[in-house]
Amino acid sequence: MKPKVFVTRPLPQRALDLLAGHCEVRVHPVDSGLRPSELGEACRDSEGMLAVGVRVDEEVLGQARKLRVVANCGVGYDHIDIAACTRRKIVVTNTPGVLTDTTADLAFVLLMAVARRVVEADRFVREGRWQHWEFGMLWGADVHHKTLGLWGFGRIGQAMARRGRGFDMKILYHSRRRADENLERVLGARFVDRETLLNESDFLSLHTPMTAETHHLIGAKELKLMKPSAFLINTARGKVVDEEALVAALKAKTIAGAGLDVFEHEPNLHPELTKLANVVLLPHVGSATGETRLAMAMLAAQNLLAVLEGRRPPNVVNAEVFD
Ligand code: 8YV
Repeated sequence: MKPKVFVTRPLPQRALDLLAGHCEVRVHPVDSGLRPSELGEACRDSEGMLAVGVRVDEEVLGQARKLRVVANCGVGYDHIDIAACTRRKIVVTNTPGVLTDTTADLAFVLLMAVARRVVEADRFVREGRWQHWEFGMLWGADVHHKTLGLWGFGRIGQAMARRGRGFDMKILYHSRRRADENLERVLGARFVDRETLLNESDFLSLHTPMTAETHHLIGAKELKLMKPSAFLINTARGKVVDEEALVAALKAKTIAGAGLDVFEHEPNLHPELTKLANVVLLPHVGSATGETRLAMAMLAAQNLLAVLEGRRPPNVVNAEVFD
């Protein structure tokens, strides 16, 4: 008998076909998040869950007693209770690698868009406010030859460094562990302490995972250390930034602007954010390209199948379950 698998949102057909070759697949037909109680109920008989944009907590796991694998379609897994899965010997997997460049592309899009006021300028044209050309119209800030600061220097942080290099930017980074010298040389990136990163960056881009240590990593104190001409870019996780403090800094113009793809309480935004001109706001679309979403879905399906077939999956989050 084929193992039962639950997929929490519609996915590209190729990924569903791959699963269907080996499993009995049920797909939640709507592209919206299931509540924990609904998800637990839906997975009651499932051995595998392909999780896309759902919270997997004790409530879910308490009902889904047959689960052997939670294959997350995404690299970040802060919405999955890893310890609770490990206790139950449930393997958790994620999809690193396949979304690195796409997410770094979007971080750079945000950086460029907020620096050159692209969204404001587009709105200006669409709303028929462009009556005549003015020398002083919509001045932005240069990107080339400025200092790009990266907080977090994993795959996506490094991909961002490569993009910065292409714009002749000076690259600084801070992370828990310093990268090896060879990598620093290849990327032209210099390791600095937190204060230097905050003080010297013209663009500070966040690339840390969401953990207890990175919660509100950027708060009032950190924002005060930034230049008044600096921009904050966040494509990591909303809770890495204290949104209240960010709004206060943006309103007081103690920093110049922000490009945000992620928010503290998605999809709800701080009410002041949408009123500000010096921000570009996106609905968590860092990895949202056709190519990358297909690659993520395929990798999540491969991870899931590996576990159900008794193989070690390519991307395990909680390797302890194999001990
Ligand atoms: C996904 C992400 O869109 O990979 C991540 O961590 O934030 C995004 O790429 C999200 O996980 C939904 O699956």
